[in-house]
Amino acid sequence: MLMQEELRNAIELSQFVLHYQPTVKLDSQKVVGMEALVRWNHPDRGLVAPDQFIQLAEDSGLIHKLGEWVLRQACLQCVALEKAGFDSYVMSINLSSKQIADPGFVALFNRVVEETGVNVSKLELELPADMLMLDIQAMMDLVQSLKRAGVMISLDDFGTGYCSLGCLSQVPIDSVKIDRMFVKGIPYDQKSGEVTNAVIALAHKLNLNVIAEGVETREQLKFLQDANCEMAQGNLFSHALDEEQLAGYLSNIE
Ligand code: G
Ligand code: G
Ligand code: MN
Ligand code: NA
Repeated sequence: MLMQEELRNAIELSQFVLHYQPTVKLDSQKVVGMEALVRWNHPDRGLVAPDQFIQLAEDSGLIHKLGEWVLRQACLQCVALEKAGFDSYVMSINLSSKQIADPGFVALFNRVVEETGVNVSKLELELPADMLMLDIQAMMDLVQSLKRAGVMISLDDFGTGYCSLGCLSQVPIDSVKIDRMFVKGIPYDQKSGEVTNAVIALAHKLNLNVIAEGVETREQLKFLQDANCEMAQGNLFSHALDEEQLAGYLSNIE
C-alpha cells in the first residue's frame, strides 16, 4: 500500500504516539516542561520519525486531522500528569504552517482545550519556522488570539526560517528556540558560537526567553549558561521518552 493511504488510516488505527522530550532550566538545571513529538507506530516499518511523514501529511491535507490528534493527545497527557501530581510542567506542542494557516485554527484550539479540561496556561504552542503562507499581520492576529486564550507561544527552529527581525519584534511571542544547527557547532566552531550569542542577546533585548535545542555536550551547556540562555533540551538531559518512561523519569526527579 502507498504510504499516503496508510497514513490516511493511521489515525483510525491509533498508530500515532507522542513521545516527550524534557526541557530544562539552565540556572537550576530543573526540568520545567516537555516537548511533544509525534511518531508513527507503523505495523511493518516500526517507529517512524516525523520527518518521514509530516511533509506527506501536509501535502495530502491530512495534517489537519493529525495536528488535531496531536493537540488533543498532548492536552490529555498534560491533564494526566497533573492528576498524577506532576502539576508544574509546561507542555510544548509543535504546529505546522498548514495548520495555522487554517482560519479555524484558534477555534479548534479553544475547543480542544475546553473538551480536555487542560489548564491552558500549562501549554505552549511552537510556531514553525516556515510560516510562508502567513504575512506579518496575519501572524500578529493569530498570535494575539492565541495569547488571549492564555497559551504561551514560542518560535521553533529560530534562525533557519522565514521569521525576520521585523516579525520577531512585532509578533508578541514569549520565546524562541534556537535551532540545533547552531548549537551543534558549539564551542569549537566560532561562527556557530557567535550566531548563538547574537541570537540570545537579541532575544533578551526583545524580552524573549531562549531555549536551545539539541544540546548534547557539557561544553555546549557551559557555553549556553555563560550566554545566559534560559532553557535547553537535548540528549545531554534526555532524549524523547514514551508515556511510561516519562512517568518514571518525572517520579525519579521529584
Ligand atoms: O522528533 P524528531 O526530531 O524526529 O522531529 C523531527 C521534526 O518533526 C522536528 O522538526 C519536529 O518539530 C517535527 N515534529 C515532531 N512532532 C511534530 C508534531 O506533532 N507536529 C508537527 N507539525 N511537527 C512535529
Ligand atoms: O524541530 P524541532 O525542534 O521540533 O525538533 C525536535 C527534534 O530534535 C526531536 O524530534 C528530537 O528527536 C531531536 N533532538 C532532540 N534532542 C536532540 C539532540 O540532542 N541531538 C539531536 N541530533 N537531535 C535531537
Ligand atoms: Mn519543536
Ligand atoms: Na519543529
